[in-house]
Amino acid sequence: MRRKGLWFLFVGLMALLLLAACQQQAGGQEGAVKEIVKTVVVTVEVPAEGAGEAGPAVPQGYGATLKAVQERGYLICGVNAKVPGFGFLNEQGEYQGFDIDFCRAVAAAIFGDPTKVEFRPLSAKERFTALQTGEIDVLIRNTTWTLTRDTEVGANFVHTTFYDGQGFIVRKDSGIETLEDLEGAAICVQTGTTTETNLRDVLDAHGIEAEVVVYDDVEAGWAAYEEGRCDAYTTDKSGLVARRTLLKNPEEHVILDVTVSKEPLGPVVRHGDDQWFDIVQWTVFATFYAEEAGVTSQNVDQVKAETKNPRVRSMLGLEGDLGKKLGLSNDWAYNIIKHVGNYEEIYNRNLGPDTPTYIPRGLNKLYTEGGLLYSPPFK
Ligand SMILES: N[C@@H](CCC(=O)N[C@@H](CS)C(=O)NCC(=O)O)C(=O)O
Repeated sequence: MRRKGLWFLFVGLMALLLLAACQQQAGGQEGAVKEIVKTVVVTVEVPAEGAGEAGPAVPQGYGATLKAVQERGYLICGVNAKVPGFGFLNEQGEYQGFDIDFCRAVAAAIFGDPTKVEFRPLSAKERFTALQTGEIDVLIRNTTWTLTRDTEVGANFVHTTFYDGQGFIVRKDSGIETLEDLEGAAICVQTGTTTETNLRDVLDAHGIEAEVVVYDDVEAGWAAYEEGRCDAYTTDKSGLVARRTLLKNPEEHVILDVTVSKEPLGPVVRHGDDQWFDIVQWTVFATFYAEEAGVTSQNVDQVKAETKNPRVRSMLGLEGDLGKKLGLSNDWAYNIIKHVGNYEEIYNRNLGPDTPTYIPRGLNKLYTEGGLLYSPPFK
């Protein structure tokens, strides 16, 4: 904390010095001064605490994250608390959702116990700082994989768990049916997201003049839409399906049959610890391959007793030492499947036909069924 305070003091002083210098140079031109001060703040935000010597709190280097998690005795997973079906804190105070189950799967892989996880709710804006500063071990929060996030933001995306795309929701009686119908409309969007930049790109590309109304807080944005201050709300289609369930009269709203971007969503780790990347990555692959091989939470014990399939045997730790190569016990994947389930089970529990947040699997089918989910071999 003291270090943090000193750091902010230093940054503040630097900003003041720059401000004074600029005022002299620019003869007090307000615009120029503001611009330079803004640049200073943005630049200073980037070096995560702990990058370099200043932050021993952030586990750095191969194996450091697993060691820290094991010593702590539980995983800290950065999640969404406000998107039903993906990451949601329900009325009973329990976290639920597709992303939440992947947090549990990582906990099961490490501890053999899916409950050894603390969920840290994060807004879109907060999420990457939480990862950089070591506040969380992994971010599993409807987060889109992009080149900028992979590089400048210091994030490493493991395999995508949910292929999504950006869409729009409008009131049924608005008469809006196509992208072009958004001409002159007010469109609500949340800041700190890929959604915000996509929206501007799409409007520009189609020559559509619309008012973009940006909200920091997801609740404020949806309230504005519901109260009619915006004609449309835009975000990932998964988010639209999820949040529609929270509207007063969901049936009065329709998601347009338009997808304006690619939003591959998946778990994210910090740069710098390849072992940790592998653990999260292969946790995801274990859920894919278990589905492909027909191994479920219900039959995994029977499969374990009977299977002769060499790939399934090595995944379940009956042969070889794949778990040990990850720094885990050899039954790591068995524990994921037994306690959380395979991909299909996770999907159907949260987004399947029997849920209020039903989303047809589409691209999120196995490659054997025309989708994009493909696990490399467990060998
Ligand atoms: N996938 C996009 C959008 C993710 C996103 O944050 N979506 C909003 C729209 S529903 C959300 O989850 N908000 C909830 C919150 O900030 O608590 C991204 O990675 O930037």
